[in-house]
Order: sequence, then structure tokens, then C-alpha cells
Amino acid sequence: PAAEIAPGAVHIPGWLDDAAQRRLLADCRQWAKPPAGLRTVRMPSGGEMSVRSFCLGWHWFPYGYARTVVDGDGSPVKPFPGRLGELARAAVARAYGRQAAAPEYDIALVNFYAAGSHMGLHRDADEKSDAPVVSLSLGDTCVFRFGHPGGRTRPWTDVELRSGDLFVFGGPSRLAYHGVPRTRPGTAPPGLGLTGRLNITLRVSGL
Ligand code: MD5
Ligand code: FE
Repeated sequence: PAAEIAPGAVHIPGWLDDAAQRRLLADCRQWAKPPAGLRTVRMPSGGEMSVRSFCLGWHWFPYGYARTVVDGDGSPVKPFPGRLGELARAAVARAYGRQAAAPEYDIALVNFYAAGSHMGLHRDADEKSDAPVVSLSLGDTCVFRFGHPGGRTRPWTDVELRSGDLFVFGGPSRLAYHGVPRTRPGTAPPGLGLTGRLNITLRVSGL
């Protein structure tokens, strides 16, 4: 059953069936290949993120978007597939109802969490659009921490995200602090063939 975790933040467990999960994973394995493939992001502070990432449509770097991998191999970013745009619109319709406005999605940001990877509390504020972010999870279960727009402080809500889950972050939740304190290694569906966790976010650049 769908759950509204906060205004505009809607969790729909098991939205992608087994076949849809397998197809999305197979596509991600192609997109993750070089050039402009899976890479480690280095922060301005010098630290490296523990997740590895790739992008489609626009390349995210700390902190902005470009058409080439400006802080990596310099390659042009791969195109954003129309199929992912359709998936994003379907996700927004599922979360908010069919009449919800669905602008043109043009970014996929994909994070791979090997065992031990995590993501600290942060806000996604580099898009010039207030369109909802669509999040799809594959593989290992994680603990997703959902906070508020005011800072990295309590209160927050911890939610388990499992393979196939959809989460849509719109309205007042679009700029909430959030993160992934841990994954649960070994919890991926046995039939999927993924060791670790993949999170696919679909976004509107507004650029
Ligand atoms: C993840 N990824 O599970 C999460 C899922 C990221 C990231 O956080 O930036 O790649 S997306 C969660 C998200 C996106 C936009 C807004 C909010 C949550 N929110 O307001 O809580 O790897
Ligand atoms: Fe985020």
C-alpha cells in the first residue's frame, strides 16, 4: 500500500514487478559502461563519495549540471532515454493521481551502493525546477532517512526501501534533507542477480 511519509513524499512499495526490475537493471549495466560510465565522485573537500554513480541526459558534479563529464573522463553524457521519461510520468501519476502536472524529465542520476556504502544527509538543490524527484530502488534493501528542509537535525523518519520500490519527492518535500545511512547487504531478490543496491533518480533539470 502507498504511504505518504510527509506532504508530497509518497512511497509505493513493489511498484516495479520482477520483469521490470530485471529490464531496468540490464539497461543500467549497459549505461554504466565507459565512456561517461560508473565513476567515483570527489567532493570539493577532497573526500570521495562511497557510492559510485553515472548520469544520463545531464552530468551532475558537485555542485551543478553539465553536458560532459567535466570532473571525470570529459566525455559527453549519454542521452536521456525517452523510455525513462515515460517511466517518470507514470510514477508521478501513480503517486499523485493522473491529473498531476508532469513536465519533461531529462536527467537520470544512478547511484550504486556496494556493501558498506552510504549517503550522508543532503538536499538536492542543483535542479532549476521544482518538479518531483522520482526514485526507483533495485537490489539490496536500504534504510532511507527522510528529514525536513530546515537542516540536518531531527525529526526524521527512517523507511526501508526494497527492490522494486518507488518513492516520489515533490511539493514541500522536494527540498527536504535526506540520506541513506546503511544498506542491508545480501537482501537483494535472489532472482535479480544484483550484489548491492542501485538507486535510479529521474529529475527535471529546468536548464
Ligand atoms: C538514494 N539518492 O537512495 C537516494 C534516493 C541522490 C539521493 O539522495 O541525491 O542521489 S533520491 C532521494 C531524494 C531525492 C530528492 C528529494 C528527496 C529525496 N527528499 O526531499 O527527501 O540513493
Ligand atoms: Fe538526494
